Amino acid sequence: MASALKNLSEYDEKNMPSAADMHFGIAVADWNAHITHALYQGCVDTLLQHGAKEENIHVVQVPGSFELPQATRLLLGAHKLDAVIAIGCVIKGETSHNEYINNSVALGLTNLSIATSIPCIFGVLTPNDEQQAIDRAGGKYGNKGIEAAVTAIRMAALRKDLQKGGKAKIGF
Ligand code: RBF
Repeated sequence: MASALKNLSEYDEKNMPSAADMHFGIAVADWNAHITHALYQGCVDTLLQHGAKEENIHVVQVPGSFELPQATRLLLGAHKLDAVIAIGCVIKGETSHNEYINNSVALGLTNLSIATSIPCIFGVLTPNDEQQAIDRAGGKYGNKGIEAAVTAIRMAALRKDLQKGGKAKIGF
């Protein structure tokens, strides 16, 4: 199993871009709050650790993960942001609700990223059971909120870098 091989929250801190001048949005779903709030903590701690200023991090809470793409869209409309991180946890149950929610959130965030060119990071756990979620929200497989923050900083830096000389404007 891939996650048994390495703790993905361990990354090369020295090769990270600075987040000092970056602005972030974070949307957090309250379903499975004991998990999502732990992911949020890992995420925000990591942004701050890499230089982001507290006043440049805009946080909203939404009822469930299905609402994350809209909250991301609203954050992008309300603030000038370098990246948005959407945090949720959809635990598989007896019915297929998880597939509808997960696919919808993934597609929504992908569309927003492409339409705006601003990275919209998928920080949603999609576990089969609660233990798998606990393992990835500060447990034995690290905290995926940390990874979401690292991804946001790296993608925001990439965008800033390429836009300096970038000429392509694709329809938006
Ligand atoms: N939202 C989550 O973030 N995680 C879940 O595990 C979750 N399970 C749900 C299960 C069912 C059967 C339903 C109807 C909703 C669930 N939601 C969950 C809430 C969903 O993301 C959304 O908030 C509501 O469907 C309202 O749009």
